[in-house]
Amino acid sequence: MSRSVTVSRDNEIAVVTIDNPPVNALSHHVREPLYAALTELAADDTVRGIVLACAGRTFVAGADITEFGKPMQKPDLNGIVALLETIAKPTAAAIHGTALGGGLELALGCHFRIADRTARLGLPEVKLGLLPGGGGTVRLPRLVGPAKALRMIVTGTPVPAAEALADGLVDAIAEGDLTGSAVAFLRGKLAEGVRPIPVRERNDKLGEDPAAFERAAADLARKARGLEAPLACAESVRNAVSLPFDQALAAEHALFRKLVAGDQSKAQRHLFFAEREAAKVVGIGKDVKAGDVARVGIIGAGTMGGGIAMAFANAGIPVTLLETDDAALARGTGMIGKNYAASVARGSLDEATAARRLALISGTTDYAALADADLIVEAAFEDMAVKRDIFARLDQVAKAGAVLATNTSYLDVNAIAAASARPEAVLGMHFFSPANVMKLLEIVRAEKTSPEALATALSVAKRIGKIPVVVGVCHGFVGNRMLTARSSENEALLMEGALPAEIDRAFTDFGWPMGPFQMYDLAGLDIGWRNRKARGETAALADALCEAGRFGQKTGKGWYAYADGGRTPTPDPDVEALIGREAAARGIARRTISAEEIIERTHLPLVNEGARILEEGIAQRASDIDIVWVNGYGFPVGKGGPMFWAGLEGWQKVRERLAYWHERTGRDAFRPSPWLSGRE
Ligand code: T1G
Repeated sequence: MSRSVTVSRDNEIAVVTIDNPPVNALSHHVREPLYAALTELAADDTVRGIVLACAGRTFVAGADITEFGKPMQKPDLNGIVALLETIAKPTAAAIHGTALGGGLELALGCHFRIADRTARLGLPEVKLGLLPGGGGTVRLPRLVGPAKALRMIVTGTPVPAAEALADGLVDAIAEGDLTGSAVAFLRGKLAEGVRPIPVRERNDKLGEDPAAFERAAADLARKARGLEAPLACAESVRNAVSLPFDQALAAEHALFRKLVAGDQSKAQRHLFFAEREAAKVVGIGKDVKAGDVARVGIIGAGTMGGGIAMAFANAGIPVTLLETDDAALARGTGMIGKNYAASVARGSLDEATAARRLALISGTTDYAALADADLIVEAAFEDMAVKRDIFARLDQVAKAGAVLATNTSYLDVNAIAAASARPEAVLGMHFFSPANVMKLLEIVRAEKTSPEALATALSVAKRIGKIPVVVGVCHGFVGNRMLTARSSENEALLMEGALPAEIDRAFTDFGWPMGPFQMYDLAGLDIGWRNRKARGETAALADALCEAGRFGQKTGKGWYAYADGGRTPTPDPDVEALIGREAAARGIARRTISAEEIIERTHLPLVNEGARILEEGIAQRASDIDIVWVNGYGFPVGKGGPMFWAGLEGWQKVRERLAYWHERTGRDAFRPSPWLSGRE
């Protein structure tokens, strides 16, 4: 027997245990001995039942994603599941932790599934640009019905054990020892003397509610936004209903082979590992101990401060929220209360949880109340003098060892740290609005930030469900600096002939949730206008709209018109006329601009700025930049982030097209970064 698979006996019941830390992925060195063990046990007449269990913290969490893209070594998962279904003796999977993907498919090859109360079961392959390729799309509908199976497979969201029991996915919840419960369960089945039915033969739920299935399938088709996997999932579940089992299974394998070889899945698998890689920071080894964060102080109860307070309270961490006066504090806490009430009204949060979270946030106007905070996040007005004053005051207040973070979205964190007597404790924690929702958290490592402070920020970021990316100090860090580059051609494209709706359409066809002009109208044009004025910059068209009071949705007009104060953008002839006038005044003959040119002139500067950021060491790795853009700005996951997408396009092509546009426009945004020259 191998180290990864062992067999023990509880009298007539054999227990097969998989042990492949950290998540019992079904790597080849697990599959091979597992297949051998099951073959042997199937033929052993002294064995009357088989339990499949896992050591460590979880049942099998899936196929080994690192094996994709390489020749699949036999036995493969499907071979193991097929073997399981030939075993007449009752078999049961004993599930704890998360049975995901190939792990759940392995469990579906068993007659029964016994779960620990805290277990979760799911098929998240769609998040990797795949569909369940181990029979999940054909077996799961047989246990939970097609509509529920479709929802589980297309969302990739696991269900808790209790729900799985109610749905028929799990046969029993273990009370006490999980493996013992599974052994007892099989003994009970043996005593009944009934032939156990393999999942493949259970068809009673397949005809369930076809209308609900079609509604769900139509709904996801609308939301797929160019992603192939969700549509393939629906097709495969539909096959499970309409085709004989083996034909549906063969169709699933064909769809899987197509997806796993496609760019979208390569992009999404890249993001899976990139997200985990981002949390590994040069200089922060496992020896660097993160400080415990039992209480957080937040300075500023505005939109960001309030959202950040909620992010910590949602993770069960008590928050002291400080404002300059009672009125501002009341506004801030009032907004937080409204946000929780809205979640309860929407049904996404129950009353008790909302009340519990709200109770974790206490307001104050007295700095002394921050004295027991292990982490203090400053979310005050975006002004250097204001921030430096706050950090100077914190010297008198913050306890020794407290981490002092600023939420600035682009100011120099070194300059802010210089106002503190403990610069080693200072770093940036750049949340993205709404801070209680957006996953991305840029952690800005200043020159003097200590490894311990950084480790503490990384650790608490994960605790509050954020995806942390460590970045260096520069104007706008990684995300906002690159956003400026991506927007740098907007006015030129408009002057030369493109319309806002055409640019936005090119973006949504590329896979973005919305285009830049819709985004500006949503966020408010006045923000950019104020920033440009502060920096002495102009943007003829955007400034003209602001001077006309067209700030976007909030004023009913911006780049688009919004009828009756609604949110639906309608192209506005007045904007088209403004663009025409400004272009004529500059002697620009407008022309039709293709979507391809729009994407090149917006996305190549984005990639080029990412290359400069890597060249300057502001980001640790190209994949970190992808994680920033996918989680902070909605870059299409099917493209893997700006740097992965550039690789898909071809670095040679990227260099050539940047040089072309640099030659044609002379603008610096296209001057190819030397970092690109080493790319193949
Ligand atoms: N394959 C390979 N490595 C994996 C892995 C996997 N399936 N899952 C996790 N890891 C690594 C991960 O990279 C990290 O490595 C370490 O394990 C801990 O992970 C045929 C085709 C289970 C919820 O999509 O969702 O089955 O950084 O940091 O936060 O139909 O891991 O330490 O070097 O995430 O406690 C389907 C993916 C695969 C589940 C645990 N399964 N994993 O979260 O730990 S495709 C999945 C997760 C498939 C079949 C299809 C999470 C977790 P390192 P971690 P965690």
